[in-house]
Amino acid sequence: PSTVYLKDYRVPEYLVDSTRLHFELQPKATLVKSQLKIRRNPAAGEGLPPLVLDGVELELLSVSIDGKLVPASRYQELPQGLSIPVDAPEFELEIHNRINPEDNTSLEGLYLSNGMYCTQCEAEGFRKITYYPDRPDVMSRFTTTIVAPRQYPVLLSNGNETARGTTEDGRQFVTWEDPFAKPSYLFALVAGDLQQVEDSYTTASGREVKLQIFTEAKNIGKCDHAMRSLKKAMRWDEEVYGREYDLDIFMVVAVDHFNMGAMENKGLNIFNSACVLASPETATDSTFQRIESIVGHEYFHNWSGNRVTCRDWFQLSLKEGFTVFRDAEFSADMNSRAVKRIEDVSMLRTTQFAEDGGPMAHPVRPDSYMEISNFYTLTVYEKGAEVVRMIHTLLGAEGFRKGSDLYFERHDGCAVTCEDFIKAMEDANGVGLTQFRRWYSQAGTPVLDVTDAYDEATGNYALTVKQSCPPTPGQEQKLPFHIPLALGLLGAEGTDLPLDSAGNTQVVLQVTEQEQTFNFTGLQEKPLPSLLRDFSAPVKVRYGYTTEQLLFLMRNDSDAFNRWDASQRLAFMALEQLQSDYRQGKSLYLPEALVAAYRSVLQNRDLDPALIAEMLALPSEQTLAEQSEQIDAEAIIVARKFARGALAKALKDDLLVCYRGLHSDKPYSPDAAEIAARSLKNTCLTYLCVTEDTDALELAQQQFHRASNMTDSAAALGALVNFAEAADTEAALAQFYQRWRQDTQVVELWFGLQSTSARWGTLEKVRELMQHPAFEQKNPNKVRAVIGGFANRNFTQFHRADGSGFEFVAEQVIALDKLNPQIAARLVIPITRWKKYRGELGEKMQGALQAVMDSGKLSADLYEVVSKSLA
Ligand code: B3K
Ligand code: ZN
Repeated sequence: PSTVYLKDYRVPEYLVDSTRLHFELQPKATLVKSQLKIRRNPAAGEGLPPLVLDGVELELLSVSIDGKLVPASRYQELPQGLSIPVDAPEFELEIHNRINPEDNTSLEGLYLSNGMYCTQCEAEGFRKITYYPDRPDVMSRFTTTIVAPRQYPVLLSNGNETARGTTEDGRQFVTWEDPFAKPSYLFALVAGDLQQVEDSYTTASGREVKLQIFTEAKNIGKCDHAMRSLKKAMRWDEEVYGREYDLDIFMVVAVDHFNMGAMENKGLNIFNSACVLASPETATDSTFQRIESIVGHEYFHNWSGNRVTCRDWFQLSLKEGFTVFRDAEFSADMNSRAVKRIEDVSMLRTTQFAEDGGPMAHPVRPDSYMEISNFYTLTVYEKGAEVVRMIHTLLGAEGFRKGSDLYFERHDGCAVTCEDFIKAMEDANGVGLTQFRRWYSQAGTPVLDVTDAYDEATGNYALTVKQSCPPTPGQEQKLPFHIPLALGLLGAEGTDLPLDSAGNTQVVLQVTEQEQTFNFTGLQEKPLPSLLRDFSAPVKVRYGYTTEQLLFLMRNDSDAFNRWDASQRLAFMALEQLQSDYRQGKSLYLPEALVAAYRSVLQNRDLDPALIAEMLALPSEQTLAEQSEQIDAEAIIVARKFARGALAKALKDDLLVCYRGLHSDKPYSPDAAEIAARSLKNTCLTYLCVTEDTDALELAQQQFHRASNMTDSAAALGALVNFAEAADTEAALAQFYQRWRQDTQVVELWFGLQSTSARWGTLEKVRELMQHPAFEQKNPNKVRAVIGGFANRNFTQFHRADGSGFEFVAEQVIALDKLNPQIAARLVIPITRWKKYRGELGEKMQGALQAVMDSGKLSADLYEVVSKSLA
């Protein structure tokens, strides 16, 4: 596969003013007719070069220009497209081709999922439907007619329905017209035997919008939460960004076979069933929250992505980073802000930091790619969102809103760049963000080394910040970043000290140089710094906190995020010590101070229970691995297991009191307070079961049998799967499956609980699960639940010393690549970080990766990830 470079960007040679599509659906031979009004792009220069269209795996039937058939000798079929000679600056092109949705297992282009037709075009899937200039800077008005046999009563596409009827041969058709010009990646088509839930929404300016969610009949009772979330998102975007919806209808479709979470096609969002369907009996709290955030995310794309789109795919973070920031703020406004921030940051630190320190590290705006699908990454999405958040921090909420208003107004209907976004922010606020732009072009996670000195005589407190950033592939040296460092200073009483004459207790320092000293004057005592409040920048902060200081911050910091962060630093220090003791063959013990700290958190009645749950959670093995210079998997596993066990034992009585106090029989509601209570309660239950005491496991059994909602049921089952005797685990799993076997989403959860269990999810079990009748290799959700769960969330079993976990993943990746390259290229990631592992384990991992490389011809997707990781 060849590499595409940002520096090679050229404007399109030809524009498409209108696109008329006509589909005659058939599983193995769908006929596509496309009529394009094409015009030479005046910005592209002189002359009339051949028209080059993208096309992949298409059967070309005919080409006509202005109604006249073009003989096959005149045009040229390319390996991935079609080149047609042009002799007028404007013309109408008509192409007929055939495609095979039934055999399309890549889930890109037009495919079948449980007998329903659906599409996925972003980034480059439209070229698997018909020949087209398949690039986001070609925007066109689409009209789509779908013809299908009667067993597909629902026929959908973008925009408004303008006609429907029956053909002479008794098939039915529907025509859709989208009044907004859009790039091909936002095209969508759905055809199936679907039911719908309907509602309506009145916009701020008084327009009525019809809202519809389509699913298979059996899931019709699981749409309410998504519908509520959609209406909340529509209101929120009006209030916070002044953005109204622009069509008269907004449709959502749930699909079982889907490569990612959802897709923002104009007026017709397509969702992975797992990210839209929920009921209290079948979905956990985290699923409810995930649905709210993804429904919001896709809806927000209507402005940040669709009305203003990307010029090219290097600009992906323009829409994704911004939209993730928008959905995160939406979720924060709907739920607990601090808890949302903690969840996002812990995910970023574990997974995005690992990506930024690994072989696929790339800037938020990459410079090159082989396969763009590989760049829908944590860096482009989550770090991209952090970059937008920093702009928000630097400009303030009002300044940011001025900037976003200008951005939407200036670029409405256009395909633009990350540069245009920053420029709008600058122009609206009269500020310069020149150095800040490096966040878009430099990869790697910056490190801040902070030291301080207090001068008693003068009352001066000097804080020195040194920044650095490790080298990443292709970027040996980095220039200093512009880092907003939010901080407060705590006095001995635990309150925030005033930092200026106005009495402000928090400042945002502008860190712009390699080394800088910031002075605070007039302090009566040496303060304790609370650094990087609310995680004001995606960086690592090193400061020599003592255990006492961290305990103090845990109790007193006015910034909830930093209270949690102090608990994590504390746990991390203890776990580091345990790892090192283990390596030296010393006996392990957990410092009493840590136990006392956890106890006081657990007993604290003033804290949000969800925050307590977050503070009680030890950093995951993956987090510990990311933070290690060299990963010693065995030491990590032993240390964490020991710490968890010691805490569980020491806190047993407190955990029990807390658990009992939170147990309630109220009917389920997914609101923040109740989610918080369940989260803490189930954290307590899990800790209690760690001891494997019979009374604790009995509690889990009781909760499992009595639970009236899936959150409690799944938590109890999870505890059993991790800590109960094999016979009890087996019985509970069988019972659960019997009860829920008809429910796809619950079966996926059931798979996941097993594949991620340190105890139950052995490689043998995972292989067994793959033989289960409900497992389906062609369904990404099932693959993610079973194989992905094992590789990404079962640190213990995956890292088995004999390397069998790595070999297994390699073998699955090779098989999956033949069916679905995007999924294969994701699944391989856990075995790409071999360089960070100590000793033999690293070699075994490398060997497994090499086996993938040597297995024969790889897809471009998989080849890119594997070759870059072996280099
Ligand atoms: N924009 C889509 C992602 C498409 C991924 C294509 N491989 C979903 C989203 O970010 O909203
Ligand atoms: Zn998105």
